[in-house]
Amino acid sequence: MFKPIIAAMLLWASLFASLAAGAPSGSPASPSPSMLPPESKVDRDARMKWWREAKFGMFIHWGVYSVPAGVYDGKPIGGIGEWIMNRGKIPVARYAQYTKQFNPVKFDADRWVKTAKYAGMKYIVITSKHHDGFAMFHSKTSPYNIYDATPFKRDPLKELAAACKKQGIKLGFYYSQAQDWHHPGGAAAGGHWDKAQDGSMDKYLKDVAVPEIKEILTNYGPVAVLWFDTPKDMTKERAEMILPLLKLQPGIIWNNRLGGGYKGDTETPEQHIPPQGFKDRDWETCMTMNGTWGFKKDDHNWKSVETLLHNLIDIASKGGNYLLNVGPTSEGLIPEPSVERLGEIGKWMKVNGEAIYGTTATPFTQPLAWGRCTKKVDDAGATLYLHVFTWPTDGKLTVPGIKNEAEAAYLLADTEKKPLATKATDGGGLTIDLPATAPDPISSTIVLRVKGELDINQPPAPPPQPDKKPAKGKKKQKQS
Ligand code: FHN
Repeated sequence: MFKPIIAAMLLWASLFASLAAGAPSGSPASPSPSMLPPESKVDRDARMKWWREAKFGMFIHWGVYSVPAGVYDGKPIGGIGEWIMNRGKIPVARYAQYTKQFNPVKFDADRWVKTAKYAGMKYIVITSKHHDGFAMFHSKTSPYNIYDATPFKRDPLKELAAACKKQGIKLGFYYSQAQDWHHPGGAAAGGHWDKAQDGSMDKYLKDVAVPEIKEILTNYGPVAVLWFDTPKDMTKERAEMILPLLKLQPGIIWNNRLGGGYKGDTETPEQHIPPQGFKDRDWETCMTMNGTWGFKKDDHNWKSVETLLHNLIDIASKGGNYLLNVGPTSEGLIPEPSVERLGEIGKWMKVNGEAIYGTTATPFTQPLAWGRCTKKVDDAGATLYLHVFTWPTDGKLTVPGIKNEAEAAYLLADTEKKPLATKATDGGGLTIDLPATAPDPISSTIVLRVKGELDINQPPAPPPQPDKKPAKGKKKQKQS
């Protein structure tokens, strides 16, 4: 008599646990040594080194959803483009019809990589399979893939892997391990809407997710990142069906969305920047440039270059990485507004990249009135990069509380490094004399080199806050 109640409670508990696993805080154990080889801190730091220095990457959401591009049966479907199948409750067979129209002949892997590189991005993470269950690679596991099910007959991930290798940029794969709205047994947020989706999740994991992940980790050369997502219904046992596959790529970095309580290497705040970053955890904010990850033809809600650059700097100043999304079209093109913005970011990065790559978080515990700070510390002292968003009208930049002796100060945009005068102020801190106009209207960088270990007179840092998604509709990012 009590059995159904207990079963329901257990189901609820496991559902709650799996959903919570998507949240960065509170997830318990790291992988057990029996699943992955044990790793010392030194080895871990070596594995994470390139990623920590990279700071800026390109997220690519590309799939069959770029064909309907937000419109089903002549009606616009609300929400993010790659969710159209779920939001529109499109039957499995009907959605699969879009594959026949998916022929992205304008796809040029070299051009995509060039666009990312020009913007100053150091790595790419692309959807190898999103929640719609469609593999964007030539899978031998399921015929529901871009090679076998479309007129395209090419493997874009192979081409992208070759282009990344040629141009010296790291490549990672996103893989939706739990949600799969095509293959029977795959999870679906809100539940299945088509009988064709019903089945055993364990069987789906065994017959689809595990072999496909094995394929992407075997057939595409070095895979820098594996990006799991929405661990719906992922119990510890289910996560452990996937975990050993990571051994196929010993240097791989994986995120915190596998589920089953596994924390992975990185926290992944989405569409927001946690006010104080994360303590003792690597993290990466992923963000769209407009309002969708996958292409939607009617979404013109683009963020301005200023917003995007300020986000990048803000994230770096808090110790994180920025994974900025593009959603290519069904023709295989990165939308022009994205390319334009990436070009502008690239111009800024050419001048100011030194103040982003390889930096660590600000040493200041309080917000800086004029902008943000990143730093590089060495045995002899520290280099502070002062990112000035608001150029002081009185020509004096105040650096609060810093007690170290200033060795040099100059504009990063000034190739001659003409010294800027500095003056210690009473009670700690210093001022830097600036030219009347800012070299860059969005953010200008002052390099401040100081001697010795950083010594700043300031209140202690506030205790770290749990990462919280801002409430819907609150604090919208400025669009262009
Ligand atoms: O449901 C997905 C969404 O489509 C997109 O892929 C983002 C990117 O982080 N992740 C999920 C929502 O958290």
